Amino acid sequence: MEFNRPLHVGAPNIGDRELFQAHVDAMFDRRWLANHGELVLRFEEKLKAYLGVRHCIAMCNGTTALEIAIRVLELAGEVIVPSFTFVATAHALRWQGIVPVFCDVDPDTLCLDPKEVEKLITPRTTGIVGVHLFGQGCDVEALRSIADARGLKLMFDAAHAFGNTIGGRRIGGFGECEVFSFHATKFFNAFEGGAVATDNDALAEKIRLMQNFGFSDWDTVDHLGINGKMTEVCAAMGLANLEGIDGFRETNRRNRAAYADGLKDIPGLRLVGEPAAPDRAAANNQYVVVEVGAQYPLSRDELMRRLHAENVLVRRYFWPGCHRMEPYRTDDPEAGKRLPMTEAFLERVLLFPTGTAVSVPAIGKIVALVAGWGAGRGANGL
Ligand code: T4K
Repeated sequence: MEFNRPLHVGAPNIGDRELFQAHVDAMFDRRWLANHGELVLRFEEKLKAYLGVRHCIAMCNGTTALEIAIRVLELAGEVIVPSFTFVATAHALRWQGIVPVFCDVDPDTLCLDPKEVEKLITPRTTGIVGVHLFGQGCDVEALRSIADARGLKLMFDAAHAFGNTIGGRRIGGFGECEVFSFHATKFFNAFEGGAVATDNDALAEKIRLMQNFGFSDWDTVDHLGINGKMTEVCAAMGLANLEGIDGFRETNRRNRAAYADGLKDIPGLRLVGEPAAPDRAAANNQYVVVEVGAQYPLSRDELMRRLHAENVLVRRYFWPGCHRMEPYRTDDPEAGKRLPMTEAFLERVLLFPTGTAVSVPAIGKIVALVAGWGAGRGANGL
């Protein structure tokens, strides 16, 4: 085995521990642990400034943030969404009795293909949920034009895209709102957490009501609501990690360059997604996505098995695709027929470990293994 400890996709980036501890000590001194405490309010202010939006509401996790955003936008009936995403995107709709209508992706962006979106609009369609998959930006302008022309709401699942830009503009302000996840596995984490970002004042007010049981003051409930609040300890982690974010970005950029360099001469392998300038500079490179083509002598799954045997825990995100998971497989068994790009990518992509837990020499060893197998050599390079 090449590595004596597992190298995970999604190993957390952890910022300044002393800063985190200081926030937590102050939190204990204040005896204020949840419910819009000082740390959450500070975190929201910092997020707002960072993303350049009018409102950013911190949440307990990205899934609840999606559910609340979907409900506040009054989506109903059918909503168009990619199948090539983490299942939470689809579940957030279906959990509320909405039918997620799976749409194929554009091979360049791996995000919703606007031409395919148009084909799926019916009288029951109320909205479009785009996903900035693996941090790549959706074609926000084309989706906006379709939504406006057809009277649909547009929102984005930006769980992979914190800090990234589209056309030089920071993700967070597109569509009616955008939803982030700050789960431990994300480029920027708050242990668990999420946020809804929006420039719409009325929407923000409703989201705040709904995330706190509909309370508008101590005794008044003005709206149906749920508990979507972020805790103080999560905000402490978020605040500490926000200070380290430039370092995380630089590490990921360096790691991606090491993978790019190591993989470039291996026939059949392609590093997916290199946004053009100026978006390249901002990219969080949270995921290193490799497409395994027919020219590579091993199948994607055989390559995965061999890497796992070396303790490199690559992932097939998001195989087998939402449309092949329950309850969607039973709801619409034929969905795969209209998702050729999605199905092709789901069979070919493999995600490699990156982040601050992975060093450039470790990446050098990983790509040496992959190159060796590509040249027909065994696991020991012979
Ligand atoms: N939308 C999209 C597009 C998303 O990708 C996600 C979440 C959401 C919405 C929903 O946001 P949240 O409600 O989660 O905030 C993981 C994460 O749990 C999930 O947050 C994330 N996407 C998804 C892409 O990855 P799993 O099922 O793959 O988790 P698991 O337990 O297999 O862990 C992933 C990897 O991370 C493993 O290799 C182990 C490693 N890991 C994990 C944790 C928690 C660590 O090394 N350390 C850790 O502390 O979903």
